[in-house]
Amino acid sequence: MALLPILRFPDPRLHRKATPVDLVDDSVRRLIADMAETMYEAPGIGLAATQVDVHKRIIVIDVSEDKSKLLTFINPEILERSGEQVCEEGCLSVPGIYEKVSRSERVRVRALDPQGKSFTLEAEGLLAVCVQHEIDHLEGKVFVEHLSQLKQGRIRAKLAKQARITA
Ligand code: GNR
Ligand code: NI
Repeated sequence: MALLPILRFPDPRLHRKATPVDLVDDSVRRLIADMAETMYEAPGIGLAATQVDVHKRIIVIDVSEDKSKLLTFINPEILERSGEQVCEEGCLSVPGIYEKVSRSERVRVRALDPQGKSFTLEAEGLLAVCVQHEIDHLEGKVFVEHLSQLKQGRIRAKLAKQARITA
Protein backbone atom coordinates (compact mmCIF):
# COMPACT_ATOMS: atom_id res chain seq x y z
CA MET A 1 0.00 0.00 0.00
CA ALA A 2 1.04 3.58 -0.49
CA LEU A 3 -0.01 7.08 0.47
CA LEU A 4 -0.76 9.15 -2.61
CA PRO A 5 -0.21 12.93 -2.90
CA ILE A 6 -3.48 14.92 -3.02
CA LEU A 7 -3.85 17.72 -5.60
CA ARG A 8 -4.69 21.15 -4.18
CA PHE A 9 -7.20 23.63 -5.63
CA PRO A 10 -6.70 25.56 -7.98
CA ASP A 11 -4.57 22.87 -9.66
CA PRO A 12 -5.96 22.59 -13.23
CA ARG A 13 -5.76 18.78 -13.04
CA LEU A 14 -8.72 18.90 -10.59
CA HIS A 15 -10.84 20.05 -13.55
CA ARG A 16 -10.20 17.01 -15.75
CA LYS A 17 -13.20 14.77 -16.45
CA ALA A 18 -12.53 11.18 -15.39
CA THR A 19 -13.15 8.32 -17.85
CA PRO A 20 -15.01 5.08 -17.04
CA VAL A 21 -13.12 2.00 -15.85
CA ASP A 22 -13.55 -0.68 -18.53
CA LEU A 23 -12.04 -3.59 -16.59
CA VAL A 24 -11.92 -3.97 -12.81
CA ASP A 25 -8.58 -5.72 -12.45
CA ASP A 26 -5.78 -5.97 -9.87
CA SER A 27 -4.35 -2.58 -10.83
CA VAL A 28 -7.74 -0.98 -10.09
CA ARG A 29 -7.95 -2.88 -6.76
CA ARG A 30 -4.42 -1.73 -5.88
CA LEU A 31 -5.39 1.89 -6.61
CA ILE A 32 -8.52 1.50 -4.42
CA ALA A 33 -6.38 0.18 -1.52
CA ASP A 34 -3.99 3.13 -1.89
CA MET A 35 -6.89 5.60 -2.10
CA ALA A 36 -8.46 4.14 1.07
CA GLU A 37 -5.15 4.36 2.94
CA THR A 38 -4.72 7.97 1.74
CA MET A 39 -8.29 8.90 2.76
CA TYR A 40 -7.95 7.38 6.27
CA GLU A 41 -4.55 8.95 6.84
CA ALA A 42 -5.64 12.45 5.73
CA PRO A 43 -8.14 11.99 7.51
CA GLY A 44 -11.19 12.36 5.27
CA ILE A 45 -14.58 10.71 4.72
CA GLY A 46 -14.20 10.38 0.95
CA LEU A 47 -11.69 10.54 -1.88
CA ALA A 48 -12.07 10.61 -5.65
CA ALA A 49 -9.33 9.28 -7.96
CA THR A 50 -9.18 12.74 -9.59
CA GLN A 51 -7.74 14.11 -6.32
CA VAL A 52 -4.74 11.78 -6.60
CA ASP A 53 -4.27 12.66 -10.28
CA VAL A 54 -5.79 9.44 -11.64
CA HIS A 55 -8.57 10.40 -14.03
CA LYS A 56 -10.68 7.26 -13.76
CA ARG A 57 -14.19 7.01 -12.30
CA ILE A 58 -13.33 5.57 -8.86
CA ILE A 59 -14.44 6.80 -5.41
CA VAL A 60 -13.88 5.60 -1.86
CA ILE A 61 -16.06 6.74 1.06
CA ASP A 62 -16.28 5.89 4.76
CA VAL A 63 -18.69 7.98 6.84
CA SER A 64 -18.80 5.50 9.77
CA GLU A 65 -17.76 6.62 13.29
CA ASP A 66 -15.14 3.89 13.69
CA LYS A 67 -13.88 3.96 10.07
CA SER A 68 -14.97 0.35 9.59
CA LYS A 69 -17.32 0.71 6.59
CA LEU A 70 -15.31 1.35 3.47
CA LEU A 71 -17.50 1.89 0.40
CA THR A 72 -16.05 1.71 -3.11
CA PHE A 73 -17.84 3.01 -6.18
CA ILE A 74 -16.48 2.32 -9.67
CA ASN A 75 -18.27 4.09 -12.55
CA PRO A 76 -20.91 5.53 -10.16
CA GLU A 77 -24.18 6.85 -11.58
CA ILE A 78 -26.96 8.66 -9.74
CA LEU A 79 -30.21 6.98 -10.83
CA GLU A 80 -32.61 9.05 -8.70
CA ARG A 81 -32.41 12.02 -6.39
CA SER A 82 -34.90 13.72 -4.10
CA GLY A 83 -35.17 16.45 -1.50
CA GLU A 84 -32.65 19.08 -0.53
CA GLN A 85 -30.17 19.51 2.30
CA VAL A 86 -27.55 22.09 3.15
CA CYS A 87 -24.31 20.76 4.64
CA GLU A 88 -21.10 22.48 5.63
CA GLU A 89 -18.54 20.86 3.34
CA GLY A 90 -14.80 20.64 3.34
CA CYS A 91 -12.43 19.06 0.84
CA LEU A 92 -8.97 17.52 1.14
CA SER A 93 -8.09 19.45 -2.04
CA VAL A 94 -9.19 22.78 -0.48
CA PRO A 95 -7.65 22.59 3.02
CA GLY A 96 -8.97 24.90 5.72
CA ILE A 97 -12.07 26.01 3.78
CA TYR A 98 -15.55 25.02 5.04
CA GLU A 99 -18.69 26.33 3.32
CA LYS A 100 -22.38 25.43 3.16
CA VAL A 101 -23.49 23.72 -0.05
CA SER A 102 -27.03 22.71 -1.05
CA ARG A 103 -27.44 19.21 -2.48
CA SER A 104 -30.05 16.42 -2.82
CA GLU A 105 -31.13 14.83 0.49
CA ARG A 106 -31.35 11.30 -0.95
CA VAL A 107 -29.72 9.64 -3.93
CA ARG A 108 -29.90 6.16 -5.41
CA VAL A 109 -26.52 5.23 -6.85
CA ARG A 110 -25.47 2.38 -9.11
CA ALA A 111 -21.81 1.41 -9.39
CA LEU A 112 -19.44 -1.52 -9.66
CA ASP A 113 -17.75 -2.98 -6.57
CA PRO A 114 -14.06 -4.03 -6.40
CA GLN A 115 -15.04 -7.43 -7.88
CA GLY A 116 -16.59 -5.70 -10.89
CA LYS A 117 -20.13 -6.56 -9.72
CA SER A 118 -22.93 -4.04 -10.14
CA PHE A 119 -24.80 -2.85 -7.03
CA THR A 120 -27.20 -0.07 -6.09
CA LEU A 121 -27.23 1.88 -2.84
CA GLU A 122 -29.77 4.27 -1.31
CA ALA A 123 -27.96 7.07 0.48
CA GLU A 124 -29.23 9.96 2.58
CA GLY A 125 -27.77 12.62 4.83
CA LEU A 126 -23.98 12.86 5.02
CA LEU A 127 -23.42 9.77 2.85
CA ALA A 128 -25.59 11.31 0.12
CA VAL A 129 -23.63 14.57 0.39
CA CYS A 130 -20.34 12.71 0.13
CA VAL A 131 -21.44 10.66 -2.91
CA GLN A 132 -22.45 13.87 -4.71
CA HIS A 133 -19.23 15.68 -3.65
CA GLU A 134 -17.09 12.79 -4.98
CA ILE A 135 -19.00 12.39 -8.26
CA ASP A 136 -18.50 16.14 -8.78
CA HIS A 137 -14.72 15.53 -8.51
CA LEU A 138 -14.97 12.91 -11.28
CA GLU A 139 -16.67 15.57 -13.43
CA GLY A 140 -13.81 17.98 -12.70
CA LYS A 141 -15.85 20.05 -10.25
CA VAL A 142 -14.62 21.15 -6.80
CA PHE A 143 -17.24 22.04 -4.12
CA VAL A 144 -16.25 25.72 -4.06
CA GLU A 145 -17.59 25.97 -7.62
CA HIS A 146 -21.10 25.67 -6.09
CA LEU A 147 -20.47 29.00 -4.30
CA SER A 148 -20.89 32.59 -5.52
CA GLN A 149 -18.09 34.19 -7.54
CA LEU A 150 -17.53 36.55 -4.60
CA LYS A 151 -16.91 33.64 -2.19
CA GLN A 152 -14.75 31.82 -4.75
CA GLY A 153 -12.58 34.92 -5.13
CA ARG A 154 -12.15 35.18 -1.36
CA ILE A 155 -11.23 31.49 -1.13
CA ARG A 156 -8.65 31.80 -3.94
CA ALA A 157 -7.10 34.80 -2.15
CA LYS A 158 -6.99 32.95 1.18
CA LEU A 159 -5.39 29.85 -0.38
CA ALA A 160 -2.84 31.96 -2.27
CA LYS A 161 -1.91 33.69 1.01
CA GLN A 162 -1.57 30.32 2.81
CA ALA A 163 0.63 29.06 -0.03
CA ARG A 164 2.92 32.11 0.36
CA ILE A 165 3.23 31.51 4.12
CA THR A 166 4.03 27.79 3.78
CA ALA A 167 6.47 28.31 0.86
O1 GNR B 1 -13.30 14.64 4.31
C1 GNR B 1 -14.22 15.22 3.72
N1 GNR B 1 -15.25 15.72 4.45
C2 GNR B 1 -16.42 16.21 3.90
C3 GNR B 1 -17.29 16.91 4.74
C4 GNR B 1 -18.48 17.40 4.26
C5 GNR B 1 -18.83 17.19 2.94
C6 GNR B 1 -17.98 16.50 2.09
C7 GNR B 1 -16.78 16.01 2.56
S1 GNR B 1 -15.72 15.11 1.51
C8 GNR B 1 -14.17 15.40 2.27
C9 GNR B 1 -13.09 14.57 1.60
C10 GNR B 1 -12.92 15.02 0.16
O2 GNR B 1 -12.38 16.03 -0.17
N2 GNR B 1 -13.45 14.25 -0.75
O3 GNR B 1 -13.38 14.61 -2.05
NI1 NI C 1 -13.29 16.76 -2.09
